[in-house]
Amino acid sequence: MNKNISIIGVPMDLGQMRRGVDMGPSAIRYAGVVERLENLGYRINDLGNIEIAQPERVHTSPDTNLRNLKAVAEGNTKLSQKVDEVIESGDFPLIFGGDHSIAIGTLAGVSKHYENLGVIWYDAHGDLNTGETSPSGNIHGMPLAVSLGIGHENLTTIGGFAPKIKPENIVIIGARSLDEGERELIKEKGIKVYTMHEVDRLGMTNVIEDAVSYLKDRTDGVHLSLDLDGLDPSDAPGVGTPVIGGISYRESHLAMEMLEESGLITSAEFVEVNPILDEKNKTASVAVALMGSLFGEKLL
Ligand code: B3U
Ligand code: MN
Ligand code: MN
Repeated sequence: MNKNISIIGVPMDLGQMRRGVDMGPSAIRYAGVVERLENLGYRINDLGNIEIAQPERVHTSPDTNLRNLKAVAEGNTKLSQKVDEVIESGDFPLIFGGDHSIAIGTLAGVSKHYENLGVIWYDAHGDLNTGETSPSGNIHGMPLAVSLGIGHENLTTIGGFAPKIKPENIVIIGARSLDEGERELIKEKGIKVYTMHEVDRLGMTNVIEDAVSYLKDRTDGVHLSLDLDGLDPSDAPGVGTPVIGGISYRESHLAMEMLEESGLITSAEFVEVNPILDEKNKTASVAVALMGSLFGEKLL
């Protein structure tokens, strides 16, 4: 793994309706991420937070059902530029959310640097909605579709090109709440999905082994986009849209350790940590513990 990490915080809460997820980056820093990774021998360059508009100052546009579209697009444009700069500098980009709409900017910045970027989407949800299929109008339910070039053009064109990723380079892990339009898109595009059914049936060891061998030959870099709601709410309660029956803390550690061993991961983001909904910063602490495993922490 690249020994130089640049951290970018994105206090974004405009992609959904619950307050507090904008404090995710602070909660993750407070949980000791810098020290944890420095102890593993990394040089950490914390670039601070991207500036995001305040919800009180954002006005909804009458000509779209995508909530806060303009401000979400602006924040993601800034993020994409920052991520691009980090990769140019040779550092590993590590991004803290904020809601999952920030993956639009992250992937716009990362994918510029790869012919065939792979994406591991660790999430209870598919995040494959469009303005037409979304039950909520919340952009945090759309970033994977946007990155495939499907959705509102103010989002798909961020970074000046589309699509950012190819459907065959995506692996979704942990899905258990998919909307009808998302199911159709998964089938139409042939996206590889390990729902909780596969996690239960195969076990996490086989899921990650499969995912790694699937991505290894077809990609030249792999981005991990980890939504904390992929975990079971008993282990990660501080998220805006918890879904019972999720991936356990232990399975998640195993997944991170196996991804570290694979040597495939070239960028990562941890999103949807909401300290207002949390229990004593538990979810941010889980995120930091998982980062420990992703970056090579060993039990013995
Ligand atoms: N699929 C639903 C709910 C949702 C998506 N992502 C999260 N929740 N975190 C939607 O609104 O698109
Ligand atoms: Mn998500
Ligand atoms: Mn989710």
